[in-house]
Amino acid sequence: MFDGAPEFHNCLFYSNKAFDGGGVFIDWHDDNQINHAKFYNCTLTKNSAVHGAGGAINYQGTNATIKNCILWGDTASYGSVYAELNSSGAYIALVRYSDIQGGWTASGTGNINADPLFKDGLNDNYHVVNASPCRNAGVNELPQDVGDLDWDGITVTVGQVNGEDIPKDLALLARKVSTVDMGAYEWHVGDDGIGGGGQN
Ligand SMILES: [Ca+2]
Ligand SMILES: [Ca+2]
Repeated sequence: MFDGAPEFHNCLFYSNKAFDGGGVFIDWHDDNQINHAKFYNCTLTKNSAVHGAGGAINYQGTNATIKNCILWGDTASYGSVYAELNSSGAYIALVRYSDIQGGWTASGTGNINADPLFKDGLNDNYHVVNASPCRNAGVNELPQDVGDLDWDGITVTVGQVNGEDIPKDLALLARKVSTVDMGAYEWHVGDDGIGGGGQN
């Protein structure tokens, strides 16, 4: 994308290929860097930068905010250090409470570098299992669903029955089960096919 500041919520980017920025390539926005692309509870995996860097996300000429996301198993022709996030300029990825393969030490807190334990990644099922290190490892700071970001027709309205606090997950299930999970899907009892042991 060129010259924009989109917000992605509960999005799954997988098995995409591009020259640079296999999952998403972001190029330029405003010079003050205040408004920039934001990724909340997104999962990016198996994307490939086939002739460059940033297998998951490549951000050029702009900052990027990444919160409660999983960036795992992406590749770049420039090598593993460029496989997930890359920028060639003096731009910042503000990464918080996310699982980044290879680790992320440049900024932010709450980040991990651990196999997210997808339920069935080989068959593109990117729910996480009970034992996933991403479960309850996000942060419950998410925008209210004023704009119906999950497209279920329900928004947060004061006094509304069943009004939503925050958007549901990609499967249109409750997002905040205990602490918010990293990734596009919140873990729910029964997701592992074993009843989940009643934990949440
Ligand atoms: Ca949770
Ligand atoms: Ca909604």
